[in-house]
Amino acid sequence: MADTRPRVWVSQPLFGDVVARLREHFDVVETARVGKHSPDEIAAALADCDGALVTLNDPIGALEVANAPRLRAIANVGVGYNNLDVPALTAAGIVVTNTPDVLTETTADFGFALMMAAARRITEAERWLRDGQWRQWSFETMLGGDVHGATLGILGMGRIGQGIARRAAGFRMRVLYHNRSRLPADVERDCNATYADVDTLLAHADHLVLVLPYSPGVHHIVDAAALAKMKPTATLTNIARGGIVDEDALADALESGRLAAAGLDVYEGEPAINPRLLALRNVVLTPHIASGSLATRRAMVALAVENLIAALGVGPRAGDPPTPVNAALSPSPNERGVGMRGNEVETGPIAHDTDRRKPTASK
Ligand code: 8YV
Repeated sequence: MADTRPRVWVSQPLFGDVVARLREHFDVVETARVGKHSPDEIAAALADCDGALVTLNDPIGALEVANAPRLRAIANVGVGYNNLDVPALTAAGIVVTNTPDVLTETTADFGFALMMAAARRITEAERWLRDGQWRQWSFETMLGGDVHGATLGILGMGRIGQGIARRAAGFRMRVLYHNRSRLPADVERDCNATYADVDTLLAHADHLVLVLPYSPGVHHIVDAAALAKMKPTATLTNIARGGIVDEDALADALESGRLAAAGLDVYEGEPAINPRLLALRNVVLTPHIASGSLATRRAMVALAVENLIAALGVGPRAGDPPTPVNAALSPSPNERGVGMRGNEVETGPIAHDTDRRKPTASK
């Protein structure tokens, strides 16, 4: 008898014991190697599949699904889903889901740590020590900027941005934020955060942290002009997406002393790193690991698995994936799903004072 079980593709090796749940319902095609697939490889993998579990290594749009008539759902392991062309996938009738919430606190921890490492020159000092350059204790060795009592600027005040703001209270920081939509007063109070326009944020932040989702509207929004508005003593931390920052402009600012330091977890061409950044001592560079605690990465895969099972119409939440992005395509059995009830972020340009376009929403 022919096997009629739906078939799903798991694009990267992802905790086998967590992914195993998929086998209760589907034939699972697992990929053994970590890495980016070419558009042709993705198209070939999707061609005879009903669903897919993918990561930011897998860009998928109209082309990749053109010959995948059975494909009904793509579960992204990650809160950001700029690897997916959601309008094209929605037009093709494919449910898209992501993994918000489960990574919020872990990612906020890391954003705060990266900001502190940049401000207090932690990795730079360690490299210097390991290089055998510490020959004499000196009062003026590796002087950095303070974090406690400083002004923290947060660009993108979604769940992760709010988590960072709450951490800042322990350091008695003043928190300014900018977001596409201003937060309700009670949330602002809870985060002890004050709304500001982008130019005010740039001018006043001692430490600026980027936590906004990537969309073409925010490409290189932190460019030479934006960096020129920052204090020369300030730090910039990016845990969002590389394309938000013009890396050459950032290298110029860090080389010339226009900016004190930076902490980067994401890069425009990752895993390739701009060689100018690699050559700089005043930038902390990490390999896109902000959500990378073992427990959180497992929770992200578990949520993506749950989403895929539900989106393909089986399991206890059949037809009602917990965190849909294009929710109009995944109405719950009780008719909850009218219109967009998912967590798709609004995207669009940030409003500079001189630019009255709409600001962006957050990660
Ligand atoms: C993920 C991330 O590890 O969730 C995101 O948006 O950037 C990371 O936390 C990554 O997306 C895995 O696909």
